[in-house]
Amino acid sequence: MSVVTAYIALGSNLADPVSQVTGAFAALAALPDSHLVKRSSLYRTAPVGYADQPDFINAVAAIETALAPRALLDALLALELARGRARHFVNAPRTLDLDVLLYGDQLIDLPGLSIPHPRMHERAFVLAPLVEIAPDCVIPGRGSAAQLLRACDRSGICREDTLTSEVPA
Ligand code: PH2
Ligand code: MG
Ligand code: MG
Repeated sequence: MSVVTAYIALGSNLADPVSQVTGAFAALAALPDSHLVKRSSLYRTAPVGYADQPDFINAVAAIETALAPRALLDALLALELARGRARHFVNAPRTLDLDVLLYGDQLIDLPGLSIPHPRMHERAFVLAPLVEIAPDCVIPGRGSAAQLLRACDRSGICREDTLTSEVPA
């Protein structure tokens, strides 16, 4: 069984976002054939895309997993559904969004699953927590995550150090 390091983006802006994201770290730690190796701080971020909604809590997790990309995606979608995720319109507010950012250094293009995540390289709310836990990360086809972050507008991004101390061990 081959094991890869995958990076997952976590986001929430409904129904107590801090608990949603801290709970999601625990759920990722419990995924089958996987373990959680790193988790970023929590970041409070201004909404991107559709502005008329509450601020988000965003974070990134690194897992080592033997799940195939599609099985990993299905497991994440099941976790979103269990948290009451509804899809009313694109970029709508959500209880929990779990996106596969990277799956090893693989480029994957399947229906409903593009890895690297197609917009990650231009989103400070993804790159800031990613660079925190993986400073040397290279996004296949895009380049250094740290360099891409420097090119982003980071004005709406605030690291919530005090909140991360509430993350259960
Ligand atoms: N997710 C989106 C669209 N816009 N903005 C922020 N700040 N955080 C998100 O997680 C987010 C977003 C689509 O998934
Ligand atoms: Mg998303
Ligand atoms: Mg998503």
